[in-house]
Amino acid sequence: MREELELQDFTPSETEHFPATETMVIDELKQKIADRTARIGVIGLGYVGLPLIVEFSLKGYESVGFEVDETKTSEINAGRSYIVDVTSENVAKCVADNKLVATTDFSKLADCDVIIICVPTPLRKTKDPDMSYILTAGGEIQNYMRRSQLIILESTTYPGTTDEVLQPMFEEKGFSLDEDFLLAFSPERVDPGNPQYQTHNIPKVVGGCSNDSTEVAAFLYGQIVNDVHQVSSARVAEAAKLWENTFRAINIGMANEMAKLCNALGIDTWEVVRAAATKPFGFMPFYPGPGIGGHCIPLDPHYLSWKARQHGFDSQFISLAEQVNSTMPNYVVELATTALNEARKAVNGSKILILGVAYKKDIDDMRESPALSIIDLLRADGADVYYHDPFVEEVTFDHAYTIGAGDPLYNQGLTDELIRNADCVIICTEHSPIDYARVCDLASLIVDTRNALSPEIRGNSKAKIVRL
Ligand code: SAJ
Repeated sequence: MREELELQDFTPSETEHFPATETMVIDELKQKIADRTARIGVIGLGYVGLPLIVEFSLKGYESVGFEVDETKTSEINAGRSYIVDVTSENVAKCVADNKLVATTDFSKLADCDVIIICVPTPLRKTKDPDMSYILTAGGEIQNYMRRSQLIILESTTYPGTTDEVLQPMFEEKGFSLDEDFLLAFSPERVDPGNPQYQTHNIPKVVGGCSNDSTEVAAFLYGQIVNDVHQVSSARVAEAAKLWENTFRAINIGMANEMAKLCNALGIDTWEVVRAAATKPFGFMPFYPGPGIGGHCIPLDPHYLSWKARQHGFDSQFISLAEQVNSTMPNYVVELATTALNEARKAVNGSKILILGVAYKKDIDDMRESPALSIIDLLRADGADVYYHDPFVEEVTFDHAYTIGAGDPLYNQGLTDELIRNADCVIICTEHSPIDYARVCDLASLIVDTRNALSPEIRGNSKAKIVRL
């Protein structure tokens, strides 16, 4: 731990540009964090930024949310949440207590003692990192930063982003690390829709571009999170996050490959993985599915492989997982096509009902959802595709899904007629509110990609059932 420095500890030349009243950044910031007078700024109020800023506000910190999207700022200032894991009741309470305000005016960054960047890190069409959101946020901070600010990046990105990209942006404005600002990386670990793990009880990894940065950032998160894990640098923290999510992508890919293998062997994939999962150590179950969706797992491994390639290292695991996972929609369409063919029906002209389109159960998020690819592929084969999803009212198709017509689809009520009229029902997302026994009573053919149908329901089903 750094001893408490006094001004007299410095030689005159080191203090000539600081008036006697200036204190070191670390002492001033820690004091403000400790007595909750530090003003917290969060750039990006999505599924990461909104839960985070509400957590700080509930702890009594005056917090300012920065957004480019005015609909988000007006929703928040009206006391309404648009994120499944954040209640409007909490947003309204923070706003009413004057602990939370959202704005599109980035000049207010100057009033913040802490600035946390929670912006998207998507991929370009070339599967290379799209750093535009981080650069824009960094540029806004450059415009308004002042002495004694702690700046933290939470967006998932390649190792080196914080110290190679952001730190020079702030230094070129004449600020120096530790003297004028602190800079750290702390990965977000939000698991949307997970009732057990929310911001306060998910361990937080923190790594700074300097020891002071690590120390103060860890001290900050310690105010809202039960368990803070400090690491020696921002790069280590960046790499840890990518390892976490690449681990998932590769193991999901393994589960998907096992599904194809088990199908070829004529054995039940889900029974196999359930049996393997009885091993109390050295195994972690992952499950096959129609592909991987979400803002992280399909994208994050490419940040790692992109950076690795810059250092002459080609990660085969990442590309193999990508090959397997990204072709699962094709595999699901193959299963449906074969099953329709056995019923002497062509996909062309068939009515196909997609049950559940969100990228995972009981949430409304469509980002990278494999259902989008499945619908697109079926439409390309001439099928008349429609969907029911209790969480998603409308599905639009961007440039990535243009094999089919690409027209938007709207949620259909799950009536008896809708199910009966379908030549094939494909369960893409196993949302809890759906009555699967009823679906099995009314449908003629079901492709279950999520093991949504229990053995009992399957046993009583009138429909033919095909499973992953
Ligand atoms: N999936 C499978 N089989 C599995 C697990 C997941 O097919 O065994 C699919 C899901 O259906 C989904 C995709 O993979 O389409 C991603 O699933 P996910 O559970 O990883 O969901 P995310 O992306 O919302 O959340 C993940 C976090 N999830 C968990 O740890 C359970 C975590 O990896 C990160 O905190 C988060 O992404 C993030 O933001 O990085």
